[in-house]
Amino acid sequence: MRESADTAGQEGLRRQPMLIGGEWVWAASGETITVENPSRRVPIAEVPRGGAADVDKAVEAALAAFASWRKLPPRERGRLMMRIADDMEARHEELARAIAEETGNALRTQARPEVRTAIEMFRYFGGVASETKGETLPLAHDVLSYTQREPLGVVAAVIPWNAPFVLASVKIAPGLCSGNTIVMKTAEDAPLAVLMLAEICQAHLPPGVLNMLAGTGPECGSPLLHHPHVAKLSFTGSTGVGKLVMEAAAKRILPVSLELGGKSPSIVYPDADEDWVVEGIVAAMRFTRQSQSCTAGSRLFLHRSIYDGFLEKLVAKAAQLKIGDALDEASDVGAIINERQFRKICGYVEDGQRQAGSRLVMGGLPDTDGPLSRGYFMRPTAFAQADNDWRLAREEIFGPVLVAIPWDDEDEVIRMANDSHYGLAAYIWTHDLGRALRAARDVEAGWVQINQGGGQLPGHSYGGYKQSGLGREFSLSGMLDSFTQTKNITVNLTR
Ligand code: TXE
Repeated sequence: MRESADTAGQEGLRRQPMLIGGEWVWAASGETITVENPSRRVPIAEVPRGGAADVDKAVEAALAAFASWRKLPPRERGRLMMRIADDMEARHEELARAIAEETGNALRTQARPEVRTAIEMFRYFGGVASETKGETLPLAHDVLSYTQREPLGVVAAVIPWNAPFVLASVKIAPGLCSGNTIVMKTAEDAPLAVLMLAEICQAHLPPGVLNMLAGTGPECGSPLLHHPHVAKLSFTGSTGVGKLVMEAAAKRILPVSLELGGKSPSIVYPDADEDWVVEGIVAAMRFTRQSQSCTAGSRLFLHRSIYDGFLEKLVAKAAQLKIGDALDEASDVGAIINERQFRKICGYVEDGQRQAGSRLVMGGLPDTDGPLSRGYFMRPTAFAQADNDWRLAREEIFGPVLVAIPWDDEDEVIRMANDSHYGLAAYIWTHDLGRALRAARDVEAGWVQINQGGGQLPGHSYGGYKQSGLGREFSLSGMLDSFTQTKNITVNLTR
């Protein structure tokens, strides 16, 4: 990291401070967190272990900055987002390498596309900044009634490690464009690229408009969410922590946005027994992100008439994915984020192997020696003849473990797809337009893809049904709902 980091830190580790009120600082406690490269299981950097005292400073800085930031014309804020995007573009490769190194997400298939999407996010929101407008309400001839959109104040944002760069961007760009200031807490496993993003933003923003903290959830995230001067909570992460965020919001009746977990269905109809669908399923399962994605299509509902043949093709396709060091250009698939997640996923694989009637058709437990034992690497794994009631089909594994469930009847498959407390994404595969649109209508998910398995793009309305979340992101309407409040003003024109 340029000016802000000390590259000659202790034991050769990079030392990366955090951003509070325009200053690069260490935690008041002096404590640090060591960041690891999961592809090699080696420490790569130290960041501050921020706590309540640091949160106080950051929120106060954001509150002070809010007074003038909110007065800036929206198009001016939008212009700053465009400049930030240009600087991100100029440092594209450096950012992608930082993401790959700390997250274990492969440089070519994941990290570079993630930076591209984040750049597009800043441009998209920069372009729609002036759309934060209200409406006039035709109440009576002698009355003028209108609404205006106002910013909320200081946004407390907490993000996870699985796609940290894009998930930070999808809060920073719309949050700032609509006139709020932000205190964001990075994820302890992947703070580096997001701190670099903060450095890029800082070059264009007044001090305190964006503050970027590093620290753990309980020590830094929790005091941030409970701080009396924050006006909005915006969280992406696990459903468990999402419930804590909602409790914090309830205590002060704060608006809250939650992007949480998923257990998304991928439904294949008999007419879709084709190679491009196999490719689409592999993409939807996010195998090249080690399936550490809330939109992973991890419950594959295959029509019984095509079940065996389709699964064979899927296994052959997934076997072509090259697993290895995230920084290696040849790698399609990188490493699991940390040892805790790695062990958790192994536990699910063991559970699947013990499950009566289960059939492991690819992957399985990781290698204990050889090159793939040097990092937290796992092969794409799938269990056939699965049942929607299995633990593997009900819980979010957040790892490359797919369950393939046979189905016979359209009503039955929709019922199974909806039999989950999650409702984030759904993928539908068929040439039959009526069937596809019926399924899209009936499936309980906030984000439905027909005949494609790609990820979210700027402009999508993205968010969950049920316990997958509250609110929408990635779009103008999401920005208005999540980051503004509406005031209605009515004038009597006869006085
Ligand atoms: O997530 P956490 P973890 C799911 C996925 C994964 C599981 C665990 O199933 O296996 O969560 O991952 C901060 N107050 N997803 O433990 O704990 C934390 O520091 C305030 C789905 O990493 O939810 C981090 O910054 N903040 C998901 C962020 O919350 C707290 C992405 C996410 O961490 C906190 C990630 C607290 N008490 C995991 N505790 C998705 N939907 O994309 C933790 N945090």
